[in-house]
Amino acid sequence: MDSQGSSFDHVVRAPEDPILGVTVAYNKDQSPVKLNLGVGAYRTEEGKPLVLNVVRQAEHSLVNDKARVKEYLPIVGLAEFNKLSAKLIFGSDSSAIQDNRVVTVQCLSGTGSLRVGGEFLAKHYHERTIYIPAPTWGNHPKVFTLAGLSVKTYRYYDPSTRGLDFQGLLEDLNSTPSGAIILFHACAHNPTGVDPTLEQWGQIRQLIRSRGLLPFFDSAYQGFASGSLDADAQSVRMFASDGGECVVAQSYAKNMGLYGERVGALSIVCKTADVAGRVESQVKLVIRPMYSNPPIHGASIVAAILKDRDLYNEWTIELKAMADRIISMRYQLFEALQARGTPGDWSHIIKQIGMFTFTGLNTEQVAFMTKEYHIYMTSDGRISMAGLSSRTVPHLADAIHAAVTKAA
Ligand code: KET
Repeated sequence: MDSQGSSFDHVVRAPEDPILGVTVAYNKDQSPVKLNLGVGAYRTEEGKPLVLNVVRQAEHSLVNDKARVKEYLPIVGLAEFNKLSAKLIFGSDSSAIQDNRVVTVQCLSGTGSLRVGGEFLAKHYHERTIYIPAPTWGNHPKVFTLAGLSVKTYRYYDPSTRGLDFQGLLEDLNSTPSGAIILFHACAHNPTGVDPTLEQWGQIRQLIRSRGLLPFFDSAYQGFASGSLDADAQSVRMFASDGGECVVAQSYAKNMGLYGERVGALSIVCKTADVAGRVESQVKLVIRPMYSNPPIHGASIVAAILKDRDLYNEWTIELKAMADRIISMRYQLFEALQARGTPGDWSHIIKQIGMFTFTGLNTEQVAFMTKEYHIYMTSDGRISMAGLSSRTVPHLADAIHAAVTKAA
């Protein structure tokens, strides 16, 4: 043993991540009835992770293509992937794409896209404050703070109605400094499952444009909210088609089930093609010292699916099936609570959109459900509906019922 001790003796143990740490705790539990409803990751009715059929097909042809090599990609990633990703989010008829004023770069899934976008803005945009909704995905404040932005919140969710605090949102966006960056969830807001209606999006757009604010969309669930890729991109398309500027982070983790492949894209819609070219040159300077260039495999899978009409169509069917299964879990859970006569109004379970239900259960109730029922979820009462199945709904309903009646 070195008498000097460790150079790292002063290092204190950090807490586990509030979302990914739930899986760590779940993995340690030996109970046969344990259920992980923490991380937003799709599971089949059998409770198994799902590799989409189209992904298997695309991988198969990639592996068999002897012309494929493992050279470095350019700093901005796979060109074909970038083009197709922009088309997917902005629409095949997007005027912004036709005008060549969209820069799209391949990044490390949604998180990496948010981080690269954040760092680019911190370096080159005049207003360094980003407003994020309250509440939001737990990683947002950390990603943007480390990117060099200062993070503030705007009102979004009203616990008393379990709906959107639209008035509060408008008031808060109205009183931000002019030019501030505003983060939106493109659809399927995490953790609340509450999205603005299209009409509300229209009003938000007007306010954003009239005040010269910069919208930054996090699109992690395109296709997962409604089952339709186009419907879920409407908010983004509204902003991208009005001639103004916006930033979009896309993830293929959920909608193609490519979680661990880390595939995503950052797009910056600029006023002109000339600006877009200069912006791209600076985004490259953000990426190169961070991870040099992105990995090739996942982006090749996505490109293979997006460019082939048959694979693309099959993907939309598989995606819709995942979205539909989640929606059906909402009804099953709601009915199971009704059947048990669980006190309270649980209709938000069927009203909320996307992968999660924001149950309204408090930290103690969540801790109780974990301890007594081996159900793992984030302490804010969010459950991943995608982790549930017909087989496990009764167990969850029993746990919620017990948690609610015990506390009453
Ligand atoms: N944005 C949102 C809103 C989001 O929910 C996630 C992931 C991401 C971005 C990043 O995903 P990526 O895998 O980097 O493409 N959310 C789930 C997983 C996680 O926390 O990492 C979750 O909330 O459970």
